[in-house]
Amino acid sequence: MSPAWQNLRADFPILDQQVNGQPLVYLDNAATAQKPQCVIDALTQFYRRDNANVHRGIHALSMRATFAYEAARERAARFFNAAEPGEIVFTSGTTDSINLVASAWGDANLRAGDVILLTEMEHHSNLVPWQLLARRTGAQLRYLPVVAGDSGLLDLAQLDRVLKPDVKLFAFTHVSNTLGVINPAADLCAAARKVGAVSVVDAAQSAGHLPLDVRALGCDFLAASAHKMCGPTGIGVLYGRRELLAAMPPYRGGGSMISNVEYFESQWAPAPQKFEAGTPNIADAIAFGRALDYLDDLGREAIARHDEQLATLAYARLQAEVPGIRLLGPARHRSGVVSFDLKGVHAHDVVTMADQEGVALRGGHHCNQPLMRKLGLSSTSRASFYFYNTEAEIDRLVATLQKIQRFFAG
Ligand code: 7TS
Repeated sequence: MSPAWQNLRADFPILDQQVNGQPLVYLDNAATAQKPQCVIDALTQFYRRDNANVHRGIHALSMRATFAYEAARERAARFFNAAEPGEIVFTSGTTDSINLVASAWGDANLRAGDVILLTEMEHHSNLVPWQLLARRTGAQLRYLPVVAGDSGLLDLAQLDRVLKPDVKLFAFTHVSNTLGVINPAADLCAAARKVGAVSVVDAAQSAGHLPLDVRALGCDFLAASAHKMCGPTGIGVLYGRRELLAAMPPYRGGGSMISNVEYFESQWAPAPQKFEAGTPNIADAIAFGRALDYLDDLGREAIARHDEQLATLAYARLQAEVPGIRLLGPARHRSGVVSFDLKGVHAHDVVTMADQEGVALRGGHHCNQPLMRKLGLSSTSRASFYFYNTEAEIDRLVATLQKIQRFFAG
């Protein structure tokens, strides 16, 4: 790790602490990333100086808040390379964004006999909303398989078999939160377009980690969460192509999403306001904009390279130095997520004992129950890296897992 990356740790006050008497090693970034001081400052400054509701007041604070909130939307549009800010809807996160598409687009466009195509590696957030939609409309679910074994790759040889003209929507994750695999999102979106299906990219694990450009991807919708991108919890985005958002009915009703209201009927404001009923999450949206500045200052290519270097090194060292470990996902060309099964030790014991050493991992099914069953596992342990992690932290991870193994062997 170059000194420049090492210096970044000073931007994250939370990293500088002891947990159970040891310096914290935070390797749970796939669950949520830590926040740099500039994002924390953006939040406190808003509440100390600018707090007011948006899109309604004419007083100075309200205009300041409205300006900053809409500037955050413009910032997100630039970050994702949307054609215009109106293609960015603020939501509470990836889960909310996917539910928005399932309800507003899905209810209006799907009927019995239509097919929703998913992959076998989806997070519950990109599975259950489609199951609910299928139940409401009579549409059916179909799955693009993951190849047998532990590489975690999608079985692309099956794509033509499953992606037929009866598929009206294809939703898939860009990066798996369990396997660390990076899916060929642009190819999958192009394949969907060829059969006339709408594409939905779950970018929860990719948006803060890889260069991401919705126009280069060619996706129709894309969902992301700020909290996995150095931003606050409770805020995220749905990118939607302008024509699709314009044609969709609202998701929720309330203030701010209307142009005119009568006692018996109403007309909607244009997108994105149509999808933002009620007082939005103003402070978190503004701080999210600051997080996007921070990520772009680092450079997303550089972040991706750094994540991959750490994850590849961790994978190779765990394979070589922790006997009996079963590693999931590809050995290379991967994101920063490294999941594993330590033979004879339950993931919850791994995570509990790692915590005693100050190492924060996640153990469980990672909201991937069907994939776990397919892999013949009930849970895995997971180390997930971000740009502020170091090679020295991989030393701590390896030593900790060796210690856990010795404990359970002895
Ligand atoms: N999709 C993927 C691929 C995810 O990894 C997650 C969260 C979500 C959707 C949902 O995001 P949310 O912000 O709306 O909750 N994944 C994880 C995880 O792996 N550990 O904790 C949360």
